[in-house]
Amino acid sequence: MKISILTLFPSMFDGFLSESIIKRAIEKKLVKFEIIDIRDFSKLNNNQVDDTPYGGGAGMVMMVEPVVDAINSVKTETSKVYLMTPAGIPFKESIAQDLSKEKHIILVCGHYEGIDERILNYVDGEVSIGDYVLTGGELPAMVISDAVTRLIDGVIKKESYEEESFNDNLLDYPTYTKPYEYDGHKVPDVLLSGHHKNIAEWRKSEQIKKTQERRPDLMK
Ligand code: 6GU
Repeated sequence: MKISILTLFPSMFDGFLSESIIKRAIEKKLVKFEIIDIRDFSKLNNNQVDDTPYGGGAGMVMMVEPVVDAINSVKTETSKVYLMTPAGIPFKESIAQDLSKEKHIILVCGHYEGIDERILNYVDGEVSIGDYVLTGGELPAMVISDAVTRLIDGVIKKESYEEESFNDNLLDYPTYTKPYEYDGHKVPDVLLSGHHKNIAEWRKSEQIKKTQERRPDLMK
């Protein structure tokens, strides 16, 4: 799968692409990232890509033409184009699963006061990562790329996410590692019992308890 990210701030993605699981997925050619600088598509003096809003108001608005030109420079028949905006549909795991089956997704990052509304004629959807306002779509594009990449076959062990979907609508069970006792806090004894059925039952009941306490909204 290929993920193209269109942004005015390409270097924000350097760290994201060069560490840990994402780095390994790229090295193993399970995913290909392409970071496109929208500014390269400006046709104006000093590579201008934004202007003041019609009707007045605060801030600058990204112009539609360089963004559409940037989209068209990477788009093929199979591409799906998504705009990062707080006005989009709320991103969740089921959307990550759908996107992980695509051949090519293009994530468009707005900045400043957003992009000229006419951009909506050139995208397949709009996505938000939550009810708060960020300075731009770059972090959302990383969040979505991360959530999608880990679901691509071979990126992480299948058990890691099979268990998640098997347990869907429940938070994870608590996990522990060595030492057995830290600052007086011990690991629950059932985990040392070697009794697999008891461990599985304990984990499930911890999941239900935690979800009921913290996120009853997640439970069906
Ligand atoms: Cl996708 N963009 C911005 N600017 N802010 C957000 C967001 C997106 N999702 C939540 N807040």
